Amino acid sequence: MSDKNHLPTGQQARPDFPRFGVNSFANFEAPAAAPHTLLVAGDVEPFSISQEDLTRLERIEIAADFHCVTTWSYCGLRWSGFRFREVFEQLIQPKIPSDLSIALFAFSALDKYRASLPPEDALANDVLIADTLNGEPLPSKHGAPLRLITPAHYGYKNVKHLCRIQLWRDARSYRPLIPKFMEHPRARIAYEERGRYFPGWLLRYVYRPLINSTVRHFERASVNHAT
Ligand SMILES: Nc1nc2c(c(=O)[nH]1)N[C@H]1C(S)=C(S)[C@@H](COP(=O)(O)O)O[C@H]1N2
Ligand SMILES: [Mo]
Repeated sequence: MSDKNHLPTGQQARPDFPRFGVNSFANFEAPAAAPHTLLVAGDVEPFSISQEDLTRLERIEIAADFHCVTTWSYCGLRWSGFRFREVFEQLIQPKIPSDLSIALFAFSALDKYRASLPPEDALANDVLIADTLNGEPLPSKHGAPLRLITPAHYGYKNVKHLCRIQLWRDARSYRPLIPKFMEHPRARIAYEERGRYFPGWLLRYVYRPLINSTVRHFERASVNHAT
């Protein structure tokens, strides 16, 4: 927290919350009746978590600002759903070997997007598997049916259309989707971990010019869906 707007270092507020991401995923639209189901896999026997399993957990709501690595922020969102830590402790741990030491969680989406987090980040108190945004069912635009919300991490860790969670003993089992320099293993906003190899402040200037064209690219893709 540093600059005059009380935004994290290098971030600038936008008046809207655009649909955004990696351009090649812009054309995806979540099927209207996509099941709220998660497949658990990786170094364990695969099994699924149903919507019924999830709804037995305590529902919580968090207020959070959203910070994209390209430097735009949108403030004051409310997400509700289930703590990932509860999902892990109540729905995953009972089904996996007790001596499995997990180095990395990989989160994958219906559009084939993916991102990873180490356990110390994924199991933090404010990490949610969300199914509502501002009191409404999550729209396709922002990640229906289920979305990972990690408020302390840049937008690219907040996987929309979440459908699979892989548990890996060895972090090297995970293959980054985006070029390696763009995917920091942790991507903590407070430390400006925008990417690997290059300092965060430098990447601000690389990414910022891409915002407008990306927003337009995603808008055009959405218009094509509506027609
Ligand atoms: N499934 C999926 N999740 C994704 C992305 C994506 O392209 N596909 N893009 C990521 C990036 S880079 C950002 S900034 C946010 C954008 O979220 P929004 O579209 O709700 O604004 O989603 C993240 N999660
Ligand atoms: Mo992003």
